[in-house]
Amino acid sequence: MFIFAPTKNNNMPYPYNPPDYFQIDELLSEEHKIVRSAIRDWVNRSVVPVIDQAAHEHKFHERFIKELGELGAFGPFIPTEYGGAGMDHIAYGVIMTELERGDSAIRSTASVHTSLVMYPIFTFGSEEQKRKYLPGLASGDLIGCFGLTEPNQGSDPGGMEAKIKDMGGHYLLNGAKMWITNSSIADIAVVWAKDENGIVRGMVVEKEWTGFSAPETHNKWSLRASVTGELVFDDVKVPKENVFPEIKGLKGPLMCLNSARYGIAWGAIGAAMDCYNTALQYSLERKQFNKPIAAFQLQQKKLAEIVTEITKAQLLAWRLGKLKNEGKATPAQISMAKCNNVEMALNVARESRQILGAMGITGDFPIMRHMMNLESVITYEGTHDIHLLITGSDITGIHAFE
Ligand code: TGC
Ligand code: FAD
Repeated sequence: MFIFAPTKNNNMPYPYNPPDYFQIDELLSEEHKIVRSAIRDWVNRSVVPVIDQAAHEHKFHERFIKELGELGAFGPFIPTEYGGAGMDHIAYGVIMTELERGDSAIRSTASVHTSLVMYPIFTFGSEEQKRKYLPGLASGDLIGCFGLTEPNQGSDPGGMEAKIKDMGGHYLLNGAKMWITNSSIADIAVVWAKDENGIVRGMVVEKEWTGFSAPETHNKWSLRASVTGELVFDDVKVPKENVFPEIKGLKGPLMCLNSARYGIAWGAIGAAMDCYNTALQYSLERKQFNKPIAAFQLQQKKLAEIVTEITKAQLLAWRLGKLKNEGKATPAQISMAKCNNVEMALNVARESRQILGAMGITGDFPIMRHMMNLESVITYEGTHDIHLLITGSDITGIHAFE
């Protein structure tokens, strides 16, 4: 039983018992459940005991990378011949939910690695590029990052200023990327830059190459257990064989975002479930006016609304997963799910935090950390506003970005 005094910062006060109000388990295969159980055990064992301290110290535990590789959390939908697990998109979603229950930083690492690095190499890369990079990325021997955002271009990546110039035998890459997850720990970066004709091209850049640096960004109040930084390219020689041969234009990076946004739609549910689980158990134990606070109607309203919103988000994610497995999920559907589920998780974190009163602001419980993380999650991979505009454009046929 949890004692209401400051506890050590390195453990969860309550066992994790996520809600399944609409028996969504029945919609999952045995394989999905096995994967979920393996990732949940790992999060309990390896992440939960250290994550609060890591967030306090602004520290990413690099051992997570190898462990995630061993678990099969990198590239679960990439075919086994390239080192992936050959599973479906619902398995990928389930993994993201479990990881984000631990911390959005862990899910970020895995989703960037899978959707923004392995996916483009698998989808757009030459056979040589796939063989060279994918097995190492899958095992966690290599870590990757994805450079699209720039100091002057966030929501509008079409205005990117990074450039490549054809020098005959190689390209010369110049420019800078900003807010890049995994930047300073990455061995390779998937980078998007315009050629001399203004066409967006994608390429794999290796960290050892002369002129490439990746300084870390400090002083974040969100995703403190994740590495974020810049990518700076000063006359970097990129061999022609490192440029993706076929894909040209902004749709290349945007296709990668579809995969990552899909994962986030599932991931955010994990953060919300952790907050709900904590708030429910706390409200049953904490007494005021001689009753558990769960006995008060206002607290029950909060809890009932939270579990309803989580359930709706689960159903949205599951249906999206089915569509994705069938190759029918549209970018606009993915935007709607990312937008809804992240906003849902942020609201759940805020309401859950209130249920804990003052205890909710401490690191003895995971809620405040999730809440601060979700402020990044609602901004990256397209802001909440941009996703609403994508839905708006889809339903009206009028593009309101410009
Ligand atoms: P627009 O003219 O609409 O489109 C340009 C071309 O792209 C095609 N397209 C897509 N293709 C695939 N998937 C999508 N989702 C697509 N959206 C558009 C489109 O058909 C067109 O193709 P074509 O052949 O006609 O040329 O482009 P736009 O410049 O008007 O911008 C559209 C907009 C605003 C939706 C887009 O640029 C956008 O999504 N902005 C948000 C930027 C963003 O999400 N950045 C994320 C950076 S990565 C990141 O945040 C990682 S966080 C990592 C972590 O988890 O830690
Ligand atoms: P801006 O584009 O400057 O937007 C500012 C505000 O204006 C927002 O509220 C936005 O919604 C609003 N706005 C913009 N345009 C419009 C419009 N047309 N209509 C209405 N409102 C508008 N990027 C990567 O490439 N790789 C990464 O790995 C990566 N990791 C990240 C990790 C973290 C922790 C964070 C915080 C960001 C990361 N990003 C990454 C960058 C992220 O994708 C951008 O922050 C995001 O796309 C928004 O861009 P911006 O921050 O420049 O905001």
